[in-house]
Amino acid sequence: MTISRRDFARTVAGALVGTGTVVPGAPRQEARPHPSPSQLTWQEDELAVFLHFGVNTFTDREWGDGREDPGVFDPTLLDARQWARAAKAGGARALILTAKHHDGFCLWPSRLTEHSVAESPWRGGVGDVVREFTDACRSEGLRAGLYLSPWDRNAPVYGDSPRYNDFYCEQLTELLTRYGPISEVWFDGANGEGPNGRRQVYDWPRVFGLVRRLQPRAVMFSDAGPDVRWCGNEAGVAGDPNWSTMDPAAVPYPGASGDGVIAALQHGDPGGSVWRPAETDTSIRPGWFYHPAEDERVKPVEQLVGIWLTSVGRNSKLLLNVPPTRDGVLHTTDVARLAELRAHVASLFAEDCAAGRPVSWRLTGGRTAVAEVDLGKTVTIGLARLEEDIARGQCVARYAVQGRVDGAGEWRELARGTTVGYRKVDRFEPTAVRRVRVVVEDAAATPRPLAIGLYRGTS
Ligand code: FUL
Repeated sequence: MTISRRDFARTVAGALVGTGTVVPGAPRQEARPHPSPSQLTWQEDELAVFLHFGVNTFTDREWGDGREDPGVFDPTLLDARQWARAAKAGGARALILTAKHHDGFCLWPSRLTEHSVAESPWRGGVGDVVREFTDACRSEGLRAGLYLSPWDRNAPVYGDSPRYNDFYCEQLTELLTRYGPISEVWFDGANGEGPNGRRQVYDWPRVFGLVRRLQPRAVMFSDAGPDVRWCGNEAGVAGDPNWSTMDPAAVPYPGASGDGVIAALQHGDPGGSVWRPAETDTSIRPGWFYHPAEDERVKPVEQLVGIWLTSVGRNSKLLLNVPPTRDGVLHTTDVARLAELRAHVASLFAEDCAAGRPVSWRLTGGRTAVAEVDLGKTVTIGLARLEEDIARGQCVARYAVQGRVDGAGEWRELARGTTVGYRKVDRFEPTAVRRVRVVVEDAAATPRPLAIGLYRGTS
């Protein structure tokens, strides 16, 4: 769910009426890497719903081997509008569907293979899940993204590298030219053998170039970007620190392994030359695909709120997988859980004690600053929300949140953290305070004013 961004203009104005001074001789603000309009929109969506659906849904597997009979695919009650409505009710602004998983079965009638819905009994073999999905997203005002697994365990040409690269690019072309605007293209890093036992060498520059040409506003996700990087795990936990900048050489291609790759994905790099924010993908259930045996194992809302805090609350975007059932709808338990997640997060941020209070902002050195808020009365707070204006890049590397009961006395540390970026949320022991300050102890460049929200922290 998105919770409205703070008004940076108000914060900056607060700085002007406050004690704002610029340290003489402080370095000029250098240009930092910053998001493209599409990357910014992607991040502002905050939550997207992932839909793993295909032959595995019917065979009860997580990875199909490509030898499935397309006849097993028959989601008789398929209702893509229900997926989109449930995602929207959960606060998501985008959805991503597995148009093809590793088994190679296509949810659209691809003219490049017979391993698709066209060979299934569903809708008499004339159905197209990708069409119904993209139409439903549009009807609900949500962005539509597609996952096209590079690894294909069915395609006979897989591993015959130039031929499979042609095959893959033609499948991508079908997906990116038939269904209107696609907001995100998801390239999975899993990369095993094909049906012929051979491994594929992908032509990533060609693939990325094709997407740019056909859907210039789409962001591309993979371990190696180019627009959005994987957060490095599937547990719902973004790195700490989590820089949205990185060194592109640290993860040179999707599926790259080796020393430092996971650390680079988790943390990014304050000195990185490109803007490549981290996406946190995890599932509401133990598996990515629907399994009836997991109906009692849908994550409780407290766990989902925790995941939200370690992803959206840690400068990442959350891509939460909610898999359709064999009927072709989202399970009622999952639908209810999505709505609960939204309600819990909304209640955490319902009342901002700092709203309307002036914030003073003072640079205390080239890479340090202090922001201070007078709450006007003593209030109990247990949650702080900090935000940088990432349209201009990300700066803060280390900070402390401190509180003081009255105008006098010692400042007491409430929380401390590393990066802020789009949003950082800290929970701490509820404490009665009248004044709060955020001390920026280190930054990658001259820090700019932060937006600050302060809350009770109980839902
Ligand atoms: C992994 C895949 O192997 C899983 O099946 C799933 O699609 C997950 C999102 O990515 O690499």
